[in-house]
Amino acid sequence: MAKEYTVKMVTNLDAEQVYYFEPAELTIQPGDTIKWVNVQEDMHNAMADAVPKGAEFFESPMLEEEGASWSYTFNTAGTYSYHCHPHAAAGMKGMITVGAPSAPEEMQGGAHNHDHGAHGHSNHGDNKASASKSAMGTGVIHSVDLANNKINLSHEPIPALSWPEMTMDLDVAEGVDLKALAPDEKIKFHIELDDDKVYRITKIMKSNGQHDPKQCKPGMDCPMHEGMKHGGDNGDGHGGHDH
Ligand SMILES: [Cu+2]
Repeated sequence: MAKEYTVKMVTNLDAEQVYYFEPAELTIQPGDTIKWVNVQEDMHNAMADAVPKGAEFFESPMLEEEGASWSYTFNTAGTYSYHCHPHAAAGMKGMITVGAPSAPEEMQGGAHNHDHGAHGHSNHGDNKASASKSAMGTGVIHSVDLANNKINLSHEPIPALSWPEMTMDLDVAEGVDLKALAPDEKIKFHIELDDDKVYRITKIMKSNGQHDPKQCKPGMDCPMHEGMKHGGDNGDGHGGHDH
């Protein structure tokens, strides 16, 4: 008899780990279903990073409202690791074991479709929680929410954060001028993990046209050049910084 299990997607501002799945690890049987439930008004999803060979990489839509849920039935036995896209670097990860765990060689993914993210790092104790806390990205704006300092955009993969390509809302730091931005605009942006473990865009550059020399005098804070340094510590942050 197939069962349904619930995994809560939690934002708890009082906890040491603010964003987490509860339970983070679960063992079920083939044919059982996991229902992820967003337990408060916040933005979470669940997407696989490694799955047994032959299984599909599940990916929920972004759940933004309290009580929103998404269910997935696991038919292939083995180990599934997954994370929440907006909170991957904040450590929001989970693991589902279906039947019996998979041996590493029976798995697919890990670094996988997230571009060249975690694979090369697994040998030296790195993981996504300690991945870069800032990165450059490029994307296309869909809407600008001036009142709440958010933009909705489709961004290209951000290897330094192990983020795949995705359409999502992103918070924008105070002081970043959003008034000049319009839907369908292509931008480059600089994103940082804030102390409250929320990613915020800290700089936005329009990416149509060339590098504006007025914005880049020697000794000045040049967002484009600054971007070139990101990821230098792990050597994989350069994808897409075609300057
Ligand atoms: Cu989350």
